Amino acid sequence: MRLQAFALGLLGALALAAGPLAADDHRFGRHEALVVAHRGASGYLPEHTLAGYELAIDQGADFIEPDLVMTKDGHLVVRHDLNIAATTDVATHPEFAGRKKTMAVDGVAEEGWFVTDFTLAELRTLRIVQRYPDRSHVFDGRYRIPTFEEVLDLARRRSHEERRPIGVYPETKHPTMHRSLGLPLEPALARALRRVGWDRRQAPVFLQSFEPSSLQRLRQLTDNRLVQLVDASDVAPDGSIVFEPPFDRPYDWTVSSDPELRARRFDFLVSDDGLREVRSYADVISPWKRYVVSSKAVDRNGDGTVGDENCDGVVNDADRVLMPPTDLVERAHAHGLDVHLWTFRSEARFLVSDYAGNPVNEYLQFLRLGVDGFFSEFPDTAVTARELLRLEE
Ligand SMILES: [Ca+2]
Repeated sequence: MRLQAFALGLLGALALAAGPLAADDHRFGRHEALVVAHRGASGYLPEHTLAGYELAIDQGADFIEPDLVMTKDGHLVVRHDLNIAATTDVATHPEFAGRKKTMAVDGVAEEGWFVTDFTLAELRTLRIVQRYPDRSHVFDGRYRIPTFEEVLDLARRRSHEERRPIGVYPETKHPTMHRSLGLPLEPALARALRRVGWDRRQAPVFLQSFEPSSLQRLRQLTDNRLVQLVDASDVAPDGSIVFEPPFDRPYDWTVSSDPELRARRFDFLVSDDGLREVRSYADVISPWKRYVVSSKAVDRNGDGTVGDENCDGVVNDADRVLMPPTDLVERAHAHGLDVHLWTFRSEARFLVSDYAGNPVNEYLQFLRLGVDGFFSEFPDTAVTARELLRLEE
């Protein structure tokens, strides 16, 4: 990778003569790993709000990360889920009581209110609330659902003000399902980027999806850098990755007419054959971090059982221990793919015991393994860890 980085550096120097960025510089001139603000600075402010994106930029994030869904009148808006029950005050709006329903999302029945049943004007009357009970609810009810156009305008304005590229890292959410509802995401996304001249490869943009067919569509529509996400359902007590539906494979494979695709799981994408295939349409592979460093459950407290090892009454990552890293980062780099990992959160319940409750230790481990970017909900901590790595080199 160092030789490759050197070669890319030379290419970059040559490209600088012709334009501001090297065609293959996925770090946009940065030496260090990119900090992608996952749903904004969502550890501090409710996810997917303009205020949360602004705070992430204030904290030094390189990219803000909007998840894209579509209204019934064809506008791209920013929400993690089609179901807005958990992140808005829709339940308190009597005028929308009749919209509550049960809908299958990627084959799984959910009850709630769904973005695709609302016009943009209707959605704009809602206010956003915090999803997690243990994060601040002080800001509930203050912010509206942003449109993707607003996010693009924010990134462009702040890039100008900060005199550094502030990029966008949008994800197509449930692209096959949107298509089946007559609301295809990819053409609207390409159109929105084209409107601001950000459909070019040199623009500070990564487009991400779990569904390979969505990325392959985008490859035809834009020159932007593309990111293949790799999910799983869980990690087993022995540290192996678990693939339970619906998180066993991308939904477009689940409903594919091709039996070979229907038989694959997400882990195909991190095999050498899979990485080669991903490289044919994408620039970055973005797996769940457990594909690079997993964790296992052990009897740390010696009480003869495996479970709540720190005796705080709950069983979570803090009770587990790290396993040795896999070779995925090296193999992805050998295939010409950058590696962006998710998701990094600072709360103790998300930190494996080896990190001693300090999220900086987790970032430093992955930085030393050579990852090229992080999805962080606490961009200030990610930026600090990146600075500490620079000091230790
Ligand atoms: Ca515990």
